[in-house]
Amino acid sequence: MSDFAPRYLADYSESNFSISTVELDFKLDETKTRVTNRMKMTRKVATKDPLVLDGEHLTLLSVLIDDEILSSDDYQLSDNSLSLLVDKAEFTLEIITEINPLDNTALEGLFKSGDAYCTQCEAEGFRRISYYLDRPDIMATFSTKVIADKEKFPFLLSNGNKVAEGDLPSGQHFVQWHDPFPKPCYLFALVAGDFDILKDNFTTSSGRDVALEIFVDKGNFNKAHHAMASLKHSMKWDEETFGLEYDLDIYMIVAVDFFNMGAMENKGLNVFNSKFVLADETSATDVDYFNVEAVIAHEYFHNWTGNRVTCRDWFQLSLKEGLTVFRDQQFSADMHSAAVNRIQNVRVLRSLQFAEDAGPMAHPIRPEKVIEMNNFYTLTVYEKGAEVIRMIHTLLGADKFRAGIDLYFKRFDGMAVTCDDFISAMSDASGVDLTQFKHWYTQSGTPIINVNESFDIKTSEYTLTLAQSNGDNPALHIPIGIELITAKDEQNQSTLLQLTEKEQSWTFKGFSQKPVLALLTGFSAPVKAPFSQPDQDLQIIMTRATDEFCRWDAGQKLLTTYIMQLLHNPALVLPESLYSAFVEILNADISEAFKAEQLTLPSFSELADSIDEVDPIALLNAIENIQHQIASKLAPMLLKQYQQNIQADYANDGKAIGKRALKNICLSYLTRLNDHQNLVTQQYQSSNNMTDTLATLSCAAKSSHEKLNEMMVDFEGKWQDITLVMDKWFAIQASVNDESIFDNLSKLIAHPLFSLKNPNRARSLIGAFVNSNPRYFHCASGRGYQFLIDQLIKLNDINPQVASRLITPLIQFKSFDQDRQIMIKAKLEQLAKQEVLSKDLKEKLDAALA
Ligand code: 7ML
Ligand code: ZN
Repeated sequence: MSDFAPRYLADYSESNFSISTVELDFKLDETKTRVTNRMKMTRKVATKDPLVLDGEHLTLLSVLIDDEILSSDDYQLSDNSLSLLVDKAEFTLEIITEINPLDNTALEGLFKSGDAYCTQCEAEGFRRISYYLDRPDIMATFSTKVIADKEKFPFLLSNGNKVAEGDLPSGQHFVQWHDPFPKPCYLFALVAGDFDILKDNFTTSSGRDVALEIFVDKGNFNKAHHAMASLKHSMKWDEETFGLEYDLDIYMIVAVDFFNMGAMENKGLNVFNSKFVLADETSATDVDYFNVEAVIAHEYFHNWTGNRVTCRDWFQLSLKEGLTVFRDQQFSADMHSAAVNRIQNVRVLRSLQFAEDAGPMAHPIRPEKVIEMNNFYTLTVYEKGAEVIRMIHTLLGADKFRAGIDLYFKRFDGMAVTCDDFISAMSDASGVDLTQFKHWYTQSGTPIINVNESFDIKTSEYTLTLAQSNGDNPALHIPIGIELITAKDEQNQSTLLQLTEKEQSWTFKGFSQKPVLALLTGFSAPVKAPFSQPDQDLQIIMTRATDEFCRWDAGQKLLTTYIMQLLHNPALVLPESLYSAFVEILNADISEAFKAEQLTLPSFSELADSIDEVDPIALLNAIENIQHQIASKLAPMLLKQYQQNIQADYANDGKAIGKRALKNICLSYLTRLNDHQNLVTQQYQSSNNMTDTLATLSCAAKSSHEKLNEMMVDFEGKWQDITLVMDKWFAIQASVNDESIFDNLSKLIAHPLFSLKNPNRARSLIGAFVNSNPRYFHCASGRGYQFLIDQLIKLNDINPQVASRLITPLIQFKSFDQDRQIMIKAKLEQLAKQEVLSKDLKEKLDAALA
C-alpha cells in the first residue's frame, strides 16, 4: 500500500534472474502459517544489480543461500520487497516466512474461507505467500507439500499430481504435489479442508483418462452435478472446436464461499466462488444454471489460453482473458441459442463496457499504465477484448482463425507472450494483414460510425458512406456486416464491409427501390452507430432481416426512440405502430427466448449512456411510463401469453427456459397495472422453481406490491440456511422501490446473515442497491450516495477489491446531470480524505477527481 507509483507497459524489461524449480512447504495454522520456499535460481546476465523479490504482509523468519543462513545485514527489507546481492550464477535460495490467513480479509494470497484454507494468487497475490519474482514471465516447476491437522483438514490439495502422502505425529498429516508444467506463480493454488467430493472421469480424444473431482462443502454433493456435466461438455467442445485436449491426469475444482471473483484457473486446481458451482432445481435460477456452465467452461478453456500459453506481463491480460471470454461465448452459443446469447453479450457491452470506456478509468484492452493491477480486470479487458478477438474471427473466417490458433500454440506453447505475438500468429497463418487492426489494442473509447445513404432511382444504385471517429485516434480496421432489405420479392443482400479509412463509400446495384439498411449484423464490431431510421424501416428490419441480432436491435432502437421522447414529454401517447410491432413479435414464429429478449427494454444504464448529463429520475420515469403504456394497451395479449407459457412440470431444457423467460417478462409488464397484482401472489404460491419465485419477488419489489413483505418473510423462513439463496433475498430487499429503503438498508446491514467480510453478501446488498435501485441510489437528497460511501469506507479496510468494484457508478458521475455531479464529487472528495486508502480506491478516486 505504500507504493502508488504507476507502472508502464513501455518500461517492461526481462528479469535478470530466472527460477527453474520451486519447492513449497506449508505448515498450516490459522494465524501463524509457516511457508518454506526453496527456489533454484539462475542469474541470466552478468550484473551487479541486486535480486529484488516481491513480498507483502509477510513476516520473514530466515533467508538461506545454498543452505547458508544470511544475517540481516546481507539483505534489505521493505514493505513490499526483499533485496539481496548474490554473486553466484546458479544458487538455491530458501526463504522462510510466516503468514496470517485468518487476518487476511482482502482474500488475496492464503486465506480462510469458512473452515477451509484457500488461495487466490492472480494477479499479484503470491507475494502475500512468500518472497518471489511475482510476475507472469517467471515460469517455474512447482512442488508443494502441505501439512495440517488430519481430522479438520482431511483434504490437502495443490496443483498437478499427488506424489506422496502420510501421517505425522500429533494428528497431523501431509500431502505432496508436483506440477510438471512450468507456470507463473499466479497459477499456484493450495486448498485444505473437509469436503464432499463428486467424482467422475473423462477420456480424452487421444484416449487418456482424466479424473475429475469437484470439492464442495459437506452436504452440497447433489448441487455439483450440473458443474460436472458442464466440465465434461467443455472438455469435449474444446477437443472438437480447437483440437485442444486436457494435459494432466486430474482436474480438480473447489467451491468456496469467500471469493473476490467468479473463479480462478489455477493449473489442475480451479478455485470457484460457490455461486458458480452449486446448482439444483429448487435453489438455482435459469440464469444461475447458465452462469455455472459458462464459468466452468471459461476456467477450463484457460488451461490452454492462459496456462499453456500465458502473459508476458499484466498489460497483456487481454491476451488470455479476451480470448478465453470469446471461447466461452462460442461454447455457450453452441450449447444454447446463438442469437439469444449474442444479444445478452451485447447488452452487457452496451450497458456497462461502453460506460467504462467513456469514464475516468477508460483504458485500451491492453492498458499502458497501471497503479493497482486488480483494477484492470475490467469489462474492457474481458468483454471488449473478446469483441476484438471476435472481429479477427470475422475478418479471417472460422477456418483461418483455427489455423491461426493452431500456429499460436505451435509457436508459443510453454511461453509467456504478448498480444502482438497472438496477432502475428493470426496474420502469418491466414495471410491477412492485421497491421492496422492492431490499433484496437491501443485505443480506448467506443468508436462512432456515422452513416449516410443515397439511392439513385435511375441507375438503381444504392450508395452507403460510413465515417468512423474515435477522438483524434487513427482509423481502425472495422468489420461491418450489413444486410440490405429490398422489396418483398427480392432477396436481401448481405455483405461484410471492411471500413479502414476515416470515411469510405460502397455502391450496390440492382434494386427496384431504396433498400432498408440493417447495420452491424451479428454486432460485428463494438461501436456505436447513432443512425436514425424511420419507424417503418425499423419495423421492416424487425420482421424481414435474416440477421437475428439486427431484428432485435431494430426493436431496441424503436423502444429507445420513444423512451427518449417520453423523457422530454411525459404526456406523449405512444403510436399504434409501436404496439403493432409488439403484437407482431408476440405472434411471430420465433422461439420464446427470442421473444422475451425483444420484449425487454434497453436497461437504465444503456439508456443513460446515450444521453448527455442525464437526470436519472427523469429517465426512470420515462422507462416506467413506457412500461405502463405498453402494459395498459396490450394487457389482454400479455395475459394470454403469460398463461400460455405456464408449465405444469419443471424442466430446464432450452424450450422450458425460454417459456419461463417470456412468461416472466409478461408478468413484469402486467404488474405495472393495479388489476393484475394477484398474478404475483398466485405465481409465488404455485412456483416450483427459483426462476419463477424470484421473478415474482422482483416484480413485487419494483411495484410496491402490498404482499411483498409477506412473501419476503416467507422466503426468508424457507431459505435462511442456504446462503446463496439468501444472497438473492438481500438483493431483492435492496431493490425495493420505496421510501422505506434507507431504514431497511440499515436493518439489513445488521442482519445476522449479513457480513461485509463475505464478498457475495456485500455485493448482493450494496451492489444490488447501487445497480438495481436507481431511484433511491440517485435520489435528490444524496442519501443513496452517502450509503455507498459509508460502506466503501468500511470495505476499504476489509476488502479493497470489493470496494473498488462497487465504486464504479460514482466515478462515472459525468454522465449525470449537474446537480448530481456536484453531489457525487463532494462525496468522492470526502472518501478521498480517508487517512488510509487502498491503492485500488485511490487509483480510481484520483482518476475521477482529476
Ligand atoms: C470472467 C475472472 C476474474 C475477474 C475469472 C479473475 C478469471 C481472473 C480469472 C468470465 C467468466 C468467469 C469469471 C471471469 C472473471 C473477473 C472476471 N483469471 O478466470 O478470468
Ligand atoms: Zn479468465
